[in-house]
Amino acid sequence: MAKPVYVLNGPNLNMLGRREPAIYGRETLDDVRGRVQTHARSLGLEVEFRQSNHEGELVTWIQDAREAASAIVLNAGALTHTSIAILDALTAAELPVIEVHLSNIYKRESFRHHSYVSPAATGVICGLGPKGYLLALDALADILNQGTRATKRRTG
Ligand code: CA2
Repeated sequence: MAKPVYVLNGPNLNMLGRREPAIYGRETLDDVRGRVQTHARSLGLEVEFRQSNHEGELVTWIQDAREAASAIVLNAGALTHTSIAILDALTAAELPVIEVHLSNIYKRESFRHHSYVSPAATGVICGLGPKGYLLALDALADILNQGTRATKRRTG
């Protein structure tokens, strides 16, 4: 059985669709979860979709991912700009990681321009709203498929 892709969401993303629609749009996190699950199914991927307002809980989930997941999609919310703990956990996980942001963080305040997640990310997607999560899954489907093909070539 293939391991799921962990799709992890950080602080305040549970507020999606309820406040600041001009920046984050009108879809709720449950709407995004639904779109992610449907798209993952079409790609033959399993997903485990979670949100937490707590840095430590996200770190624990990233630690668990090392064994339990095939890859990580991460929107760490504001922790993107502050959390060395999340960077360390991602680095230790040694998995493909796609960093996603709904908004274009480079068009916003300068404190959002730096990401502690990016050095541990395989790729970064921002500014495309919830579609960013779907594109992250597309990228991971390719990356994981390449890995599977390489393993098959080695083992026959
Ligand atoms: O654009 C993104 O996805 C962010 O990761 C969202 C974070 C922000 O701190 C990052 O700089 C960029 C904030 C998530 C809060 O989401 C809300 C949604 C609706 C209402 C209030 C907050």
